Amino acid sequence: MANVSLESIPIRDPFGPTLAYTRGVQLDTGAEPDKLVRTHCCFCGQQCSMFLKVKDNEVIGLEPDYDFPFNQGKLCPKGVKRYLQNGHPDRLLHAYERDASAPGGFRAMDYAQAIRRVADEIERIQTAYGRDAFGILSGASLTTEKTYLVGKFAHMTLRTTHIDYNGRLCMVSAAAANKKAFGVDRSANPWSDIIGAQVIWISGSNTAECSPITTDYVWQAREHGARVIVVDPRITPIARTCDLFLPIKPGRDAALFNGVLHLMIKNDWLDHDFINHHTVGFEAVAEHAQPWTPQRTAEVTGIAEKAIRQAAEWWGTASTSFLLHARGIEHHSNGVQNVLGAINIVLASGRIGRANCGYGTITGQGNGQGGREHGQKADQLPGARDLGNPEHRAYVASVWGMNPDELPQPGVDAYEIFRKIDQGEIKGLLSICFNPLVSLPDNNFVRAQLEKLEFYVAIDFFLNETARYADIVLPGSLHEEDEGTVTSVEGRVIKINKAVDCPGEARQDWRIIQDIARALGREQGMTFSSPAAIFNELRQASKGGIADYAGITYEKIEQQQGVFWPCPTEEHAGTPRLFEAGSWNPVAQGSGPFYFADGKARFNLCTYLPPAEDVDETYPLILTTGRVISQFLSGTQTRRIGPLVDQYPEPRVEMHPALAQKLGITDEAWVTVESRRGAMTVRALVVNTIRPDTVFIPYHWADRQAVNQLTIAAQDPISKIPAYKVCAVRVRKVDNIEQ
Ligand SMILES: Nc1nc2c(c(=O)[nH]1)N[C@H]1C(S)=C(S)[C@@H](COP(=O)(O)OP(=O)(O)OC[C@H]3O[C@@H](n4cnc5c(=O)[nH]c(N)nc54)[C@H](O)[C@@H]3O)O[C@H]1N2
Ligand SMILES: Nc1nc2c(c(=O)[nH]1)N[C@H]1C(S)=C(S)[C@@H](COP(=O)(O)OP(=O)(O)OC[C@H]3O[C@@H](n4cnc5c(=O)[nH]c(N)nc54)[C@H](O)[C@@H]3O)O[C@H]1N2
Ligand code: SF4
Ligand SMILES: [Mo]
Repeated sequence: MANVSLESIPIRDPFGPTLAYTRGVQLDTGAEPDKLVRTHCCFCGQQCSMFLKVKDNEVIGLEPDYDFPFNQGKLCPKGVKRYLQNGHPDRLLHAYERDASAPGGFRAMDYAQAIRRVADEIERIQTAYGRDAFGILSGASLTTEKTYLVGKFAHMTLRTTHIDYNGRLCMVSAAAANKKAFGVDRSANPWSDIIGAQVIWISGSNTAECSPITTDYVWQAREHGARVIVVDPRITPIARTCDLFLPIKPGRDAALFNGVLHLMIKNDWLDHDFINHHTVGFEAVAEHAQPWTPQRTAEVTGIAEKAIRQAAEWWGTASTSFLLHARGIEHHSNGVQNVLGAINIVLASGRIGRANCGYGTITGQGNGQGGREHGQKADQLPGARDLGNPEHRAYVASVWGMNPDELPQPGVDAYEIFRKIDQGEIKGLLSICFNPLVSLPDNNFVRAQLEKLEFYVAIDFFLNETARYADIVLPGSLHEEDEGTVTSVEGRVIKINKAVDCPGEARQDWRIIQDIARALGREQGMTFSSPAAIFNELRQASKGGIADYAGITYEKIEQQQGVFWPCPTEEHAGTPRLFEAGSWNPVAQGSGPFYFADGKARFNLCTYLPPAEDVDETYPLILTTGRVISQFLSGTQTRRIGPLVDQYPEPRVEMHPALAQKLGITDEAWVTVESRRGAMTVRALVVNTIRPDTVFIPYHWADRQAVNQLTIAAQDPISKIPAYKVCAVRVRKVDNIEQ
């Protein structure tokens, strides 16, 4: 049983002596490599292609890949430094067991014994408390093969209902809204369609820092004369080069989209032909937009009426356009409504499903797309099938060789899994590729639950902050130590290639999962000998589903530089652009381009609701959270790469000079930011690029530097995404800092 108090954890204390940042051991020395391995980046959903330089079974550097169509040689600072994880002194080389007397609280142990202990604990907990008492948390940085295997392990091997993944924190609002409107959850276009668009609308995306290569597409469009509209409470780097910036008050995007639709209707900037022939539900949405006059929209959003009118006119009168959004509109207690609002203005314009006319939600995690398709989501089976649907259950059970009645029913979201630990329903947990203690909101609650677990096993290549609470830690594989597929921001299925072997006792993640199944004596369906074998079964399991991979092979991926799903047969080339007139899809069967039986897209009401926690006299400021260019997610990887740490070594709170002056705060001064759930002390970053009623803190740090001590665990009722982008705080200057 884990029993760690916060005091016992070594932390980077802003008041105390700074711990040495662990630096990468090698630099690109210019040594002649033994081989170059073509692969993709281990970090974000852009999935840039690159060559890893390998010498003596170590990655010693990298070379750009100018031939891959998406990034054409371009990389961002994280991709360039990723190779410094290989051979890192913190790399887990053994299995570990909690031992309070050992230095660091863990003792290396024999891998086989560790697997035995994990299997015994799973067996014990499931026998004593029922199958659902053991839960699994997985991740979308894993290859699609691994996510498929983990889903199968939960649903078939453990037969537990409790599995969910870290994409629940990321893209589920977009996924839910896309399913409601289009019947399918994938960006609708290849990114090349951005270049020819006349107007580009970007809502809640810090494009230049978080999807850096997309910036290049937007800039190419600008060179062709495109107008760029950016909606964000901060003037982010992409906003500095846009034509119209709408400084929205966090949490108000549904209001803005309704206001824009109102003006489109009023001025008849509509594609009536498209609305009549290809959509359902316009009248109700039009009526709903009626009260959203420019004046009311301006009052709610904090954006000037003139700017709202200008944006609506540019969007309404464009002949080609592309709408992009990311977590800025999705991480909300009404995140699904915000995305539905965005889709409504796309559908009303009729500009989708043809060249240079598109829509996309920008994928976050490396395999954010593939990782949400094949069964590691609480309610899902492979091929984006539904765990609650009897036909879908029967099909997948037939591929797995099991009785469909034995498949569990849909489970709950990742945060709810922690609530169920609190309620005593879940007693044991396996996590792979997830660091919930840093990344979930109101993380003091998460910490308390980790302490309650009877047994917790974590699979990772570094000891992340959550894994410090584990009873057993199993050494998984780095990206470059395994092969498999991922699906990029465009919906392009691509191939990760293995460059080096796992060091020490570390194992490829899929082998570890299968080792546990074998030790449990439940190896049926868990005897794959390679990622290729897993992929071949996945093709079969996804066949006929919405995310149909049946016609994709590793060879075809190499030949075509990736294959866009759906791809139903080996003869089919894949589907780069969804919703083209006359295009095939597995649901409409030729009746129309959208993924419903009648082939039509759905307008959905986009209901504006204020954020779950709004400001008041006690907590008068809005806190919004997000990212910086050089750090990645919970930071377990990038906080270990020296050159990236140098770029942004610690969290700072961004605030406007007017606010800073009012509070007597100067740049770099230490300030305490406090919410109803917690407080943290960080240095101020006084910038005139943020709304004066809002402060921003990036979330890549742990313990007392974790902004998720402050955030609220409110969730969207449909998608269950946490509302990371709005909570209420107060800020004060710290006068006496004890050194
Ligand atoms: N450098 C870097 N790149 C990354 C990642 C990383 O950690 N670091 N993570 C990857 C992942 S998993 C993801 S999900 C993506 C995230 O990519 P983004 O969504 O682009 O990044 P965020 O910083 O979360 O938020 C985007 C913007 O939303 C704005 N915002 C806040 N509240 C609101 C609001 O109410 N409305 C609007 N319109 N905007 C708002 C913020 O000011 C911020 O500029 O990035 C991916 N790429
Ligand atoms: N306040 C606030 N919180 C947020 C957000 C925000 O904007 N604001 N954003 C949210 C979003 S969008 C996201 S995506 C989440 C991400 O949150 P997490 O998923 O918790 O963050 P990661 O850093 O990706 O943690 C993944 C862990 O997996 C490990 N890992 C990576 N690749 C592999 C692999 O191939 N195999 C194995 N075994 N392990 C691997 C890493 O070492 C790391 O320890 O955070 C969310 N949290
Ligand atoms: S982090 Fe994203 S943009 Fe940067 S190199 Fe990797 S895949 Fe490309
Ligand atoms: Mo994400």
